Amino acid sequence: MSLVERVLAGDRLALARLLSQIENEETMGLDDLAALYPHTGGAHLVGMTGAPGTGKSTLVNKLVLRMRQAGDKDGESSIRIAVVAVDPSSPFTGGAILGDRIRMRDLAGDPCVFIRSMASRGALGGLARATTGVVQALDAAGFNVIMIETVGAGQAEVDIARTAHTTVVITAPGMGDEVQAIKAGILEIADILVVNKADIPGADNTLRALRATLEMAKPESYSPNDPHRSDLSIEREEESSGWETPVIATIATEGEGVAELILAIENHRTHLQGSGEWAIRERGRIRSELEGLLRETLATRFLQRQPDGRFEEVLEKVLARSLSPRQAVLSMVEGEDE
Ligand SMILES: Nc1nc2c(ncn2[C@@H]2O[C@H](COP(=O)(O)OP(=O)(O)O)[C@@H](O)[C@H]2O)c(=O)[nH]1
Ligand SMILES: [Mg+2]
Repeated sequence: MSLVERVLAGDRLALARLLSQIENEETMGLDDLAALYPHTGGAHLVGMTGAPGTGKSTLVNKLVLRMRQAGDKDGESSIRIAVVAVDPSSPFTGGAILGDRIRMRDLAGDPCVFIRSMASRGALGGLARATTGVVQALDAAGFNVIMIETVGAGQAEVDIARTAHTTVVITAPGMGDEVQAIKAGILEIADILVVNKADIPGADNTLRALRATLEMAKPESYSPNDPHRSDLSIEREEESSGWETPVIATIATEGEGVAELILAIENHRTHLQGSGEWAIRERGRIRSELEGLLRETLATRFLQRQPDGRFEEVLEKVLARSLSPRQAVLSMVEGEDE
C-alpha cells in the first residue's frame, strides 16, 4: 500500500510520517498531499487563538475530551478530532509545556484523537504554509473536527482566521487583553470570544469590557470610508450578517463553561452552513491560499533565474539611493538597468 492509501485507511503511523514530510517541505510529501487533496473539505476547522498563558492548551484538551464523551453518549463515538498546536517557541510560554503535557496524558490512547505539535523553525511564512498542509492532510485522513491552536500576535491571528471556519479567541483576566484585543483587531476575527480563568478576580471586568467593546464594534457602527479598516473586516462584515459573537466565560482547569463553548462552536458551524457563509469562507480561504502560493512560486522562480549577484547589485543601488525600491524591482523584472 502507498503512503496515501495508508493515510486514507486511517494508519496513524503513515499519517505521522506524511506530516513530517509536509513540515519539511519534502517533494514526496507535497506530492502525496496533492494526491490527498480531493479527499479534503469535510472537516470543521476551528482556530483557537490567544496570548500565551491564557489557557488555550488546557481548554482545547477539555474540549476534545468533552466532545469525545458527548459523541459516546449520542452513539457517535466515531467523531474524530485532531489538534494542531502551532506554538512558535516563545520565551514566556512556560505554561504551554505544562498544558501540553496534561493534554497528552489525558488524550493519549484515544484512537479517535490525533495531536500534532508544529515544530517552530524557519520563517513564519514557512510555518503558516506547513500548517495549511498539515491541516489538509488531517482533513483528508477523515478527522471531523480539526482544532488549530495558535499563539495570537496580530497578523498570525488574522492568518488563522483565513485558515479556520470558526475562530475562537481566548483571553484571560489581568493580561490587559481587553485593550490588546482591540489593538490587534482580534474582535474583527473572533466568531466566538472566550474569557478563560473566570475563577480569577477581575474576570467580571474583562467580560464586561469585552461585551461593551463588541457592542461598539458592531458592523453598523463602522464607517464605510474608514481607511483603517482591513479588507478582512470588510469581508467578515459582509459574511457575518446574522451571527452575534458570543462571549463565554470558562474555567478550563475545572471544565466549567466547556459545554457552552462546544455548543457555540457547533452553532457557528450550523450558522455557516445554513446561511451559505461556509461556501463563501471556503472560497476566500482557497483564494488567499492560491494567491499566496502564486506570489511565492513566481518570486522564487524569478530569483532562481536571475544571474548570480544581480539581486545584490540592485540592492546596492537602492542603498546608495540611485534607484528607488520600485525602480529596482522594475529594472529586474524588465531586465533593464536603469
Ligand atoms: N486559574 C486558572 N488557571 C488556568 C485556567 N486555565 C488554564 N490555567 C493555567 O494557566 C496556565 C497556562 O495554561 P496553558 O493551557 O498552557 O495556556 P496556553 O499557553 O494558552 O496554551 C497553566 O498553568 C494552566 O493550568 C483557568 O481557567 N483558571
Ligand atoms: Mg499552549
